[in-house]
Amino acid sequence: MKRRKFIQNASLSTFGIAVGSSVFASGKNLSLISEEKKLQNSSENFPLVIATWNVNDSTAEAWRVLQEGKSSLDAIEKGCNIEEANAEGQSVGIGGLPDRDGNVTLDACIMDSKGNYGAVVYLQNIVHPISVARKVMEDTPHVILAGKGAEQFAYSEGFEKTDLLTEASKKAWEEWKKTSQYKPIINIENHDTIGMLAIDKNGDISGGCTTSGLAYKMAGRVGDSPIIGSGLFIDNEIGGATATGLGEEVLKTVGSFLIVELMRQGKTPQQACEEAIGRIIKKSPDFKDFQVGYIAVNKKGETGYYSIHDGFWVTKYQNDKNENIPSDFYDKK
Ligand code: SD4
Repeated sequence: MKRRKFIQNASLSTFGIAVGSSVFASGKNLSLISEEKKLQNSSENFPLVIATWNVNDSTAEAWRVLQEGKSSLDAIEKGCNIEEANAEGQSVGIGGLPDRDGNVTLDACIMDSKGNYGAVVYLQNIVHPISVARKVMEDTPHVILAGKGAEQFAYSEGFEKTDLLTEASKKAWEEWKKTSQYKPIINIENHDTIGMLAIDKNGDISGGCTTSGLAYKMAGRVGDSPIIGSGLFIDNEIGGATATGLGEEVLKTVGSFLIVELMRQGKTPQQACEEAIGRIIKKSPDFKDFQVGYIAVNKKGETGYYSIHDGFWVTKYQNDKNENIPSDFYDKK
């Protein structure tokens, strides 16, 4: 009841600002009714969770948290924690493929509906970087902690030291060392790196992104995933976006911020994702050699996803359905 009243009030005041007081003199006109209807419909679209790749267990956990009436921020953290703890996933948390020197280094960030943001980069020995990122956001005056400092901070917050290099990932690294050839392989380099967006029952949007980054990267390399505006961006008035794929290309076009700004200008999430991929293609003649995928959601709970190449999937949990969906893509050959 309360929420509906709030929506009605918001609708009235937004409309009042847009058209001036004459609308109130003429009573409830048609535009006002349709504006109200749009807002009512939008609340049928959430709660909602959408994530990069096929990560049903993660979206199911986020959905469960949302069903308890908790915030989209809680849903993001708990949902991402599932994939971070999955030792079989070789692109996030424990089991992530290491850098060239055999060290597993993790990047993660989280952003809430109030515009707060926290991140860790080049973090080692901690299974849940997204939870450390949340602590950075909530318990420090900073937004990003890196390397040893981030690790020390994690210990001070009670996180345990864990060896993240599993036997399987060590074997893969040893195999790689035989040739030591570095070339990002489309859709193979990393596939459960999670970018996740959620809208809770109140309509508030949060997002997170967590990864071990590109396999066999140079020591010290940080990708797009923990960088605000590139791997993730949320503006609770408009929507959110997150990225996967070759981080260097996402960083150069500040992809997630771009998508949110395009939605602000009136584009749908789908149109905005397609335009952001278009920017990369225009700037990078090598686009045939790498993959980038984006997902986005707007305030109404509409979603979009798009990638350069075939093979990008998203997982969406909405209206009680947890679905894997293949993304449309640019390079149709
Ligand atoms: C990175 N964007 O570190 C990440 C990797 C990734 O699917 O998302 N791969 O560049």
